Amino acid sequence: MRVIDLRSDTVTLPSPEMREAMYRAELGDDVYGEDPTINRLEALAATKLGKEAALFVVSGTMGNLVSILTHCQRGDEVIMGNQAHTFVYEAGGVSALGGVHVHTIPNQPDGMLDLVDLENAVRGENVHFPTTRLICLENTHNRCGGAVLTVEQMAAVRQVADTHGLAVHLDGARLFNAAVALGVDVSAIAAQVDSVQFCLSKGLAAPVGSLIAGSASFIKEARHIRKMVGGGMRQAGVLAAAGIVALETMVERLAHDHANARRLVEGLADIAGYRVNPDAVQSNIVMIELEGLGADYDAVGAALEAEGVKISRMSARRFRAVTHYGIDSSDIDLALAVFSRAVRVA
Ligand code: TLP
Repeated sequence: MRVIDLRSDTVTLPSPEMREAMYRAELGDDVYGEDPTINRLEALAATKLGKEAALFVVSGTMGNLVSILTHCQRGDEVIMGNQAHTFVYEAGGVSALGGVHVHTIPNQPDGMLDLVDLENAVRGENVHFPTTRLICLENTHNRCGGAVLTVEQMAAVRQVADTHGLAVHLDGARLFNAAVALGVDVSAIAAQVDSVQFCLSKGLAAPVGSLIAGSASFIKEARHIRKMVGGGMRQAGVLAAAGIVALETMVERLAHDHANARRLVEGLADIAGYRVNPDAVQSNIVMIELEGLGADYDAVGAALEAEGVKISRMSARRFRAVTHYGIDSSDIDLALAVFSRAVRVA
């Protein structure tokens, strides 16, 4: 049975070219700064994002943690959306490990923060309050269905930050999806923030790793914090080699993932029993709900799985499907046939 795994773009496997590059990678001890392949990847990432420097880290979670701990001291406050990956899915690391206080405000359906909410969330000077230090954005926005923030939206947040002397960090796990969806260069998005984390191991299909990019002084301090949290790696050029191939060969194909997500959502819109919003699909994520009083998420999930279609459950009443390098348009057509049967069986 062909398994069509739409749980996440994290399930992607490295391309043959990545495996070849991993095999051939020139290596050294990166804690001494001597891994030439990591140095090359970091320089490439910094150049692409238009930042002074970049740092290779194990995961998106570590990228966000290290960035936030670099911006904030214990007791400082970070403002982010209540649907932010960092708030929901990163095990509370910034609070547990960094003593950073998280102040959430509602995410709008398009992934944006309301600017009035944001202004109101910034603390004034008062002995009772923590010190607001940082605003975090996410682009594309995972729990908001892969919604893409425009450069203008990000610039509006930047302006609030500048008014109050705050830094801005971007969780750009899917930064390249955002750039492809907007038809802009990634550097135009990165220019709106002080630091950005992006993942190599999602739509870009590398096996491991993320990069943080920012100013040279920020990255110098981030390197120290990365060591503190145990993220100093040695001959990790074997991983960085795949990352270089990812940046060089995997960015343009993200448009296919977006087209496949569109094909999926338009197909689902025609199947009675599913509730989807085709207008909301801007990148590679499709949120799916069931219609009707007796909607049984467990039964539909099980019926899909029994026929090899894997999706993830985002909440009691919501599924998520993500398109990626391992999925082509014929898989979407097969999956739609299974979706159609699953809702009838359940
Ligand atoms: N997201 C994963 C799960 O953790 C939910 C997924 O399947 O989508 N920021 C964003 C916006 C993310 O979506 C993710 C991963 C991360 C950060 C964390 O990256 P990793 O998994 O590399 O720590």
